[in-house]
This record gives sequence, structure tokens and C-alpha cells, in this order.
Amino acid sequence: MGLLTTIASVYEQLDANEAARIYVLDCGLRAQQLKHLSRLSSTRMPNLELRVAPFKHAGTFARNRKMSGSSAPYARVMLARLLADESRAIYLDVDTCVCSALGPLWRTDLAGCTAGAVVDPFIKVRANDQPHSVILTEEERSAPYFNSGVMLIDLDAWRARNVEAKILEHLDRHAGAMRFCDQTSLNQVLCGDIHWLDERYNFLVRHGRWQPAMTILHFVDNPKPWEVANFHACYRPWYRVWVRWHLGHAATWWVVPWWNPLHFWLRPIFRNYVLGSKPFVSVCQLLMRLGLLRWIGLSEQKITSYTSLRR
Ligand SMILES: [Mn+2]
Repeated sequence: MGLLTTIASVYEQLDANEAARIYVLDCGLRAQQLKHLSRLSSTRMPNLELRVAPFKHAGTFARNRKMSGSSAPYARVMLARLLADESRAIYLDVDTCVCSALGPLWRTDLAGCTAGAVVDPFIKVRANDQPHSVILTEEERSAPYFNSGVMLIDLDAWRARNVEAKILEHLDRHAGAMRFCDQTSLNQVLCGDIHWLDERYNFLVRHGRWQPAMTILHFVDNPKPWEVANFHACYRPWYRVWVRWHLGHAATWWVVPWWNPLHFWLRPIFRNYVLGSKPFVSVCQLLMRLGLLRWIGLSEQKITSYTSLRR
């Protein structure tokens, strides 16, 4: 569902005189999804060429930590190989939504660097995710850490500088030792070879962290927009695209668990309107004073964290 919406959002921002080629890194899509995708692109996306690049190397990463049970993130390590005919690419995660034209990003001069990326505002510096066995200099520890969900890549430089082999080697040596998997290997191998992009090209949306007028929104939080009916304003651009492109297609309905009232509807209502609200906090504090909350695992700290979540 994320994939379909990301693609539709890219298409919506194309000018009539622009054309684009999108490669879907297929890490095990269902036949039904592929059919829907090719029907959409052939009927409603005339200036878009869609190619499916099967990612068959998941076995290579068997020892590496999976993300939500999947080795799919590792596909981007092999980008230069999967996009053999291309010399430049914008990589997008499937939890992104493009909100304005990508032309300026596409035309960005990488100034000789292999890739362009945005600093991750939560991880910030490389010291925050390092394999224990690696000792970095102070300079390396404080070097900025980028989020790999959006990258502008010079694929020729990537090939010439053997980036893939270096990342594979790093991943092999430190399998399972990094919290953020291949993202940390990418940061290691591309350190000093990154052109820093403006935050607008990969704005990490977290609950309540929201600014309009960003070019690419990246929904890094769980649950993802397609997993729950999240009413927070930051999710609206994503929903708008989904409604415009996919609501009319029964093939996509099963992906969104709208038929599960507790999970899909009630949980976000609770999260958005109850957790952290003044009455909720007062009731919790009262119950805590009466000693009734300790045995269900709630603490003052936890309740305060809900309050900050709301802001
Ligand atoms: Mn992502």
C-alpha cells in the first residue's frame, strides 16, 4: 500500500512535459499488487514508465537483522546492480509521500559526492549506532548520520567506487550489531562522500512533528499511515493521494485493515484524543496516588511521555 501511494504521489507531481522512469524493487510483491500497479500505470500514468526489478538477493542478508520481518531494506544496497542501465537515481522508501515537484532534487549538483541525503534528526550523529567492535575517532563519532529513506545517487560513481562491495563487506562483518541495519553500513561506507540535502527532501514525520511545504514526507513512525486511520494532520497528504488513486480499486482494500475496528479505528482515536489529554492525565495521577496503576505497569514517567506525544 505504501508502494502504490508513493508511486502515485511521484506521478502527481510530474509536469505534463516531464517523463519519469520508476523502478520498483520487488522484494516479493503479490501478483495481484503487480497487476494493479501495471494497470494503473498503463491507464492513468501516460508519461511514466514503470519497470519492476526483482530483488533476489535476500539470502545474502540472511544473517543481518530484518526490519519488520523483511530483508527488503537491503535491496537499496544493490541499487546500482538492479538499475544497470541508469546513471542517476532518486531512491525512495515506500513510506514516503512526494508533495511537490522532484525536478529541483533531481537536478541537484552532488559536487563529486556519490550520494545526497538528509541528516536524520533523531539519530543525528554516527556515534548513535555503531557496532561495538568498531572504534571511531572523535571526528567520526560526531559526523552527521543520514537517513537512507531518500537518497539522490550518482550510480556511476557508486559503481566506480565499489560502494556495493564495501557495504556488503561491512554488513557481513557486523551482522546484527547495528540497530539500523544497512543504514548504518551506508553511513559508514559513504562517510565524507555525502552531499547534504535540505531537510525538505526527507522530512521525517513523527507523531505531531509536522510542517507543510515539505517536498518529501517520510513516515518513519509505526504504525504506518496504511495501518490505522490516523487523523493527525501530518498524515493527510498521504491519505489524499490514497483516496484519489486507490480507493476505487477493490484489489487494494484488503491491505488496509479498515474492517478491524479496534486496530484501525479505535486505536488512533485513543492515541490522538485520549492519551495525553488533560482528563486522562488527571485520572491517571489520581489512580497512581491510590496505588492502582503500579500493577498494570504504568509509571509517572510513562504518562508524561504520552503528554509529550500529544504536543
Ligand atoms: Mn522509511
